[in-house]
Amino acid sequence: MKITAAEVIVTSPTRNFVTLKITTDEGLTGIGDATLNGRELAVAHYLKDHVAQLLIGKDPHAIEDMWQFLYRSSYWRRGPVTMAAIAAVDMALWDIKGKAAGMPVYQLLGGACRRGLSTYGHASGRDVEELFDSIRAEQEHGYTAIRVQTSVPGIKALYGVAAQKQASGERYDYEPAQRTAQPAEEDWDTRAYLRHVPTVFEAVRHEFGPEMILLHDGHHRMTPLQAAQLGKSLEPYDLFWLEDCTPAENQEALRLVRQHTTTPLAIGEVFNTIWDFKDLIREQLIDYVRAASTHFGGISPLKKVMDYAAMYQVKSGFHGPTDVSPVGFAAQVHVGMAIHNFGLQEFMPHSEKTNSVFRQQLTFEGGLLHPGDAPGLGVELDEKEAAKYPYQQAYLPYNRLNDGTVHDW
Ligand code: CS2
Ligand code: MG
Repeated sequence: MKITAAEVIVTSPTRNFVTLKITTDEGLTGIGDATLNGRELAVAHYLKDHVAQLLIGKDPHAIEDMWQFLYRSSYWRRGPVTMAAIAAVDMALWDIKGKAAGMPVYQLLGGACRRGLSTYGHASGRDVEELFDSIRAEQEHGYTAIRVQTSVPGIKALYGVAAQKQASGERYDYEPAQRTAQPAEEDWDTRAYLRHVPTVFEAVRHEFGPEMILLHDGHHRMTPLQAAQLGKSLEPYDLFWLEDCTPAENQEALRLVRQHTTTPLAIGEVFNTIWDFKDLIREQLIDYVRAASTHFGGISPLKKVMDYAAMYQVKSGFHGPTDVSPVGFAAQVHVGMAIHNFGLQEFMPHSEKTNSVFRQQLTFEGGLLHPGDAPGLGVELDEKEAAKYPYQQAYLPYNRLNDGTVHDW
């Protein structure tokens, strides 16, 4: 079998998504996700201008060799643009291999280790009442594990918290990149945040009891000592994990946080390679790997980092926001099925429009997510539907302190 075409499809049903479609001389096609929220066209051009022609004539079955070729031959390694482009090729080739074998990708990765993946949903509120409603709505949707984000008195606009109450039945697409020419500006005050968050978790535990699995995302906004303080003050509320408590590039920060708190730590949604996790896993400074298949070079390296993590009892907590396309999401669900050290999968359902462009086999029943048993990844791209939604410029928001200083994401 030989690759005969590689096309890049950009579509924006509610968000921008970049998809690579690889076609073979035997008529089999495969798709991969290359979406980088807010920087989508950089990856589309990397693929179109630098990678597509390298694929033509190559054997689609040689996935590992293709990955190593794209990674090593470019000289310029790592980085989100490069790794999202490599991820798309890797996923598309796994999709083709699955279709050629007549098997879902998780079977090729070793087969199912479980009936389906436990997931967590997102709840938020501008006050405790609104938060409780949001938690109840998530429970009604079948979630038993819930990430809790809340407004903080004194902070006007906060990432991850819906700015208005959702109409009943309507689900908030958390953290959309606004489709505007400039990023939205939000504000931030770490002291106010550190004072407020423990009071919210106390209220949630009081209302919902000890069993509910609770998580919280710090979005890289604390210093190591502040993160240690937060971890410590949240210990009585038994979090499943505290996510991205400090900026990811200062990895030594986690050593300090770890010395002071037993709150489990999850990190790595902005990491690109296994090397970003190497020391954190070996030194057992984290408990959950937050990588997403799309930003981590695809299925092949995600499986590798998890096999390495298994030696240290570190588990998966793959990043599953709606800015990972249904293709990238399916890719990591297949990995989650096949690894022994699965932890918990973030699951934010895509919008109806997105689902009309990407036809999926995914099911979420009885609290468990399953990628389906269609050969390959189990996602088909409807190109006619995709063409209805052209790219729109979009930016993630950012935040400034009271005095105007730009703060950590
Ligand atoms: C978030 C993401 O899901 C999460 O944990 O941190 O929503 C993140 O902000 C976006 O994926 C950024 O693109
Ligand atoms: Mg996060």
